[in-house]
Amino acid sequence: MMDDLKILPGYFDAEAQRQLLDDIRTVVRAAPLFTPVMPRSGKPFSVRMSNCGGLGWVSDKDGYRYQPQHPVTGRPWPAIPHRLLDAWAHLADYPGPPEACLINFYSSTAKMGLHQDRDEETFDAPVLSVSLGDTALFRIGGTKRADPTRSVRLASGDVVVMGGKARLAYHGIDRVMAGTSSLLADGGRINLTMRRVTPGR
Ligand code: MD3
Ligand code: FE
Repeated sequence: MMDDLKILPGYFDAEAQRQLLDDIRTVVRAAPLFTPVMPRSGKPFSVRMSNCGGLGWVSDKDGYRYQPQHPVTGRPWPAIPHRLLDAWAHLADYPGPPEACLINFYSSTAKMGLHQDRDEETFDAPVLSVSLGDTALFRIGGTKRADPTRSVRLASGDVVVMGGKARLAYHGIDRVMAGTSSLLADGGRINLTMRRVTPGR
């Protein structure tokens, strides 16, 4: 199971992190962060989100789904920055490019409950995650909710590749450790996850 979870500490060095942050600021100017709500209950997430790529992940009262337009502006999502596409090409071991890149922004109090990523039509590609800003306490378990979990700190510049059995592992963010990075002047954490939604190249 965990042999399919690859953690690459410091994959992006300090300069690459600043460039990536610049790329994401440009994306978020065109596709502003929005606050998703839980299906049915309408309870807001503590994490704010945006996307880049042909498809973006959204959640609203009707459910979770991927869609080609921003839910608030109605515009198509911006393209995925080349630095992220390069990391996918080097690390994903998949014949095609990512179709979606979800941008999660965590304030110092935001968290994400234990969940599986299973809104995609295919699980044959890995999910590739990039962390920027304050360190997070990441929890990962097995493919059943009740499976034992372990905690891993994810710091700015770290990349995680979830392939094979780890692709359907339960995971979440327990907390963000304020003051652990100076990348974001106002603190907080950004996580980028590149995904394949449909099979093929
Ligand atoms: C393990 N994001 O967006 S990234 C998510 O840090 C999400 O924002 C977290 O969970 C974050 O869905 C965790 C690391 C991650 C992403 C996807 C996974 C771990 C994963 C998919 C399967 C298993
Ligand atoms: Fe997830």
